[in-house]
Amino acid sequence: MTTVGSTTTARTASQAFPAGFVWGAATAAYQIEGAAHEDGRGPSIWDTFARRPGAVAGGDTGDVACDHYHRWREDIALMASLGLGAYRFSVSWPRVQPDGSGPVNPRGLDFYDRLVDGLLEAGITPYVTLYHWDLPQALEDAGGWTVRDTAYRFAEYAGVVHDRLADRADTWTTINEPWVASFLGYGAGVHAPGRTSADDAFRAAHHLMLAHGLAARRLREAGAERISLTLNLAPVLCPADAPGEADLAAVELVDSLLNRQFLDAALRGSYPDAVLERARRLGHVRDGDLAVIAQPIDSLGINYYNPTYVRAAPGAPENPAFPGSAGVAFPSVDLPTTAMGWPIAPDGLTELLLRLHRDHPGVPLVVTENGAAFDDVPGPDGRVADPARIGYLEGHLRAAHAALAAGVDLRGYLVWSLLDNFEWAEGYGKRFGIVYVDYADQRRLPKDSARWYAGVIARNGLEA
Ligand code: LGS
Repeated sequence: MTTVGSTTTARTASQAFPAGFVWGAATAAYQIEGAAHEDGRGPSIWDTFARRPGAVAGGDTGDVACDHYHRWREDIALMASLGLGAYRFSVSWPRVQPDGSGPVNPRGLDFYDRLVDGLLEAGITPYVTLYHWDLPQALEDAGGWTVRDTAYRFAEYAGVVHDRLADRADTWTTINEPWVASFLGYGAGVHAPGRTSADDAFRAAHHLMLAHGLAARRLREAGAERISLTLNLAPVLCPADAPGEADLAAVELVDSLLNRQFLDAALRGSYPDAVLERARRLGHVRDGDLAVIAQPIDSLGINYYNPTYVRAAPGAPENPAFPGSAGVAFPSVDLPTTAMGWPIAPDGLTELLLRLHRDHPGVPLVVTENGAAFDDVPGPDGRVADPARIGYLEGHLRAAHAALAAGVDLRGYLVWSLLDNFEWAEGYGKRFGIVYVDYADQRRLPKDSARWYAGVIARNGLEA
């Protein structure tokens, strides 16, 4: 029998994370840097797309964003005050190579050099992401991710950045969320470059994965020991009480496109049938590509927000984010939601981590993004009370902990995001930060969730 006292002890102990667990926060270049026309930066597809009428809520652009390009010192001080062990940021390709190939812009590289030095001085480990969606416009004009050449250009650029920073930064992520970049950018057209062709979405997805493989190989040859890829992954669930065959087929299709297209390619060197069928018709996947894509990686980055729910619904129109999904519905479920309207389902994170551990044993995992938007409003005293975000983060950390307790090799957790920022097609209206940004004067106000997260980091775990 367990006594009350020992139960308390057990619960306290059970909320601790492993020694050395990495706690951090993440951002991306276009979402926070601003300074879009400074120091020789070239235009990216997001500069172009944001100017397309109706593409971004409120006509917002990343021209100024959080002005992090000028305020990076203050932002690092903020990270240090929270006790962050790691900071995941992305490098803007058009800052480093304004045309996406050819001459390197030294002032662009200098910025990341200063940033990395500043992080190290503050005792924060830099996690460098090489591509978070800001493709140089010149490359898009030459076909963008639908053409193979872009993958080779990316590997060159990756080598340039690595050569400059590798003496101080050792944790490298090639690509962030190839599914979003390809299927929302080239298929559904709701992200840059705003194209709407299913074939192009598949081409883009493959070339993004080829870019990952080529860059991983290039970095490995240069001595990199911590190479990663970040995928947006989600359990695909059917909310029906008794799913039928057609429901299960819907689950399999969406799981193939969203998860296995990228997981199987990177970790097994294969594509699921739904992708192979398309590849046979389009002919864009060449012999040997999958071997390049399946370079050994040292960890897998997981961005988790919520499960994807599907069911068979004869007559449902195709969802352009999931080509071939005619007859599949994406129902909403009866769960609380964030300001994005996304369901809050922390169990999905445990399920996802257990699946990855089971299907791809031996690959260390890092949650490279998890977080939520809520309609935060500063009080008269400048305090931003965001209990819903604390609830979201706490629920997901408990879910991560449950996976750890079941033996999953999870090495770290990075909250999305450090700062409120440019939330792509949603503009500045959706606030994901643990730090509030007042865009009128660029003041940073740590929300209650930031103080709460600092406590989690300090005790390496949750309160029982
Ligand atoms: O700000 C982005 C966050 C917010 O929510 C970040 O830049 C991305 O890396 C990441 O995609 N983020 C995010 N993702 C939630 C899932 C979006 C997928 C929509 C699926 C439609 C079917």
